[in-house]
Amino acid sequence: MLTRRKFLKSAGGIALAAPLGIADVAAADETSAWFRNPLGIPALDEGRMVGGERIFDLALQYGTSHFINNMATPTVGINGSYLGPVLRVKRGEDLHLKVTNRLSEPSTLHWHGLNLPAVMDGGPHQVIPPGRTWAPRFNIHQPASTQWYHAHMYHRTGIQVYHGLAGLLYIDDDELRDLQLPSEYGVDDIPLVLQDRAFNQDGSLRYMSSMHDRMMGMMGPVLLVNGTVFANFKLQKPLTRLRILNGSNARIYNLEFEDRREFLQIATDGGLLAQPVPMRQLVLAPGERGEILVEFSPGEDVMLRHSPLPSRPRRHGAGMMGMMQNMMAMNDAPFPIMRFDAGQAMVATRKIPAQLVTPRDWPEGEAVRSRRINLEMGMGMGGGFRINGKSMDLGRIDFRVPLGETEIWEIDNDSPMAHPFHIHDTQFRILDRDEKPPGAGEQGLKDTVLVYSGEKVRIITRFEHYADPRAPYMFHCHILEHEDAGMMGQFVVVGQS
Ligand SMILES: [Cu+2]
Repeated sequence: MLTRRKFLKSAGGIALAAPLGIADVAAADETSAWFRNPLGIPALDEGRMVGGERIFDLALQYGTSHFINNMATPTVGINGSYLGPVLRVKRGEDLHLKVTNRLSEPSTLHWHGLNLPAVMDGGPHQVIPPGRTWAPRFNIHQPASTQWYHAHMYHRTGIQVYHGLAGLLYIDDDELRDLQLPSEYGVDDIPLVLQDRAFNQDGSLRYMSSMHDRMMGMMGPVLLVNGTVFANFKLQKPLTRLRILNGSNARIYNLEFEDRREFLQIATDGGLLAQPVPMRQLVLAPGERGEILVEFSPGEDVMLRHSPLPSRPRRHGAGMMGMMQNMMAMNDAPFPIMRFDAGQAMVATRKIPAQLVTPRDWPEGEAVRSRRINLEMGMGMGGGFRINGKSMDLGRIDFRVPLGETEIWEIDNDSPMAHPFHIHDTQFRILDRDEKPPGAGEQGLKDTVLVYSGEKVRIITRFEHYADPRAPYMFHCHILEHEDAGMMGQFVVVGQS
């Protein structure tokens, strides 16, 4: 009951005292010097096969976490006290997920990135009341990829995910296996769930205590990687694959190694790229995933860090808009994320294939219509977070999308900050950003795309498996506080007559 009370307290948005700063956290963490905490690796859950279905038993539950030494933090998790297991499934399989809500408030579990019937999606219409079990079943027919799941409760997504309701879901397939990429879980195939958090002096998570938190979304000074502060991973193989999820509520990362070494991006949200893309920096917005291969030599000790985002030309320069942009730029300081420690005894590197897969694509000429999505942030009275002038309404359907027709969605960000735009049920390709082709690392399947302030991004996709005129899918900003405040809309996929 204590746990429940604390969860509510932080939900109230009452700022009691100054938050814990990063130096306070380091001081409290005296038994482990900075970046000496072994990286937590989530449990791997392969479910159980019954009658041809792969069954998972998942429980949303309260717990207590010890992120910072000698401090108990009330959290929520899935089959644990914070975050959930990595669910591992194979393309072609039928899944049956039994999700029990052991919390004292309603929640949902959304399968982010998956192509599935709308009633199985786990969005705000599939509410699981306290004490009840929700058991969606669907087939996995998309390629190998790193997907994830998280709470998607109307107006409560931000606070529920912030306290721990999220986890990864891996899809395997034969094509991936044949490429022989590093794939030993926790050994050379490592999940990294990046989340920033703010803490109160009593160790509880601090949520939404300022106007800044409401406008920019919830950010914090303390970086958790798989729930570990000051994380350190001891490398066991010279070539390591990192599956990185930006699981933060609002923070955008521009990831680089402190020695600015080159690494290879091999996958986007929806799966493998056509070929590995060499790079030194990888931008991941909330909701996005990126898989990279990185090589280390024996004895190396390298920090992964955030580097300020490359500056971009801005449409709005003056007044309130300009002030907000300057505030954001000032907030974007570099900071360390986690350390990689290469032992002396690493053996034999493996060959990296020059070609990976052929990601699904749709020729622009196939598109039968174009839809406009305008992302808007009003200032002051009468303002708010909207799409096409409207705030989210569970009773309103914004688009009716015909099954099997190729569509272009044109996303226009007419606000002073960047927003990661996410569409449920589908993977898409980015056609262009301000009429220029996307970078090589974005030329693969995506379900979330960062749209910078003043930018116009066009994406192309086709909804081709499930029609249901009554059950909507969501599209929204993946800054969870923006989504909760109304920057979300709904569409249904309808059968062709
Ligand atoms: Cu947003």
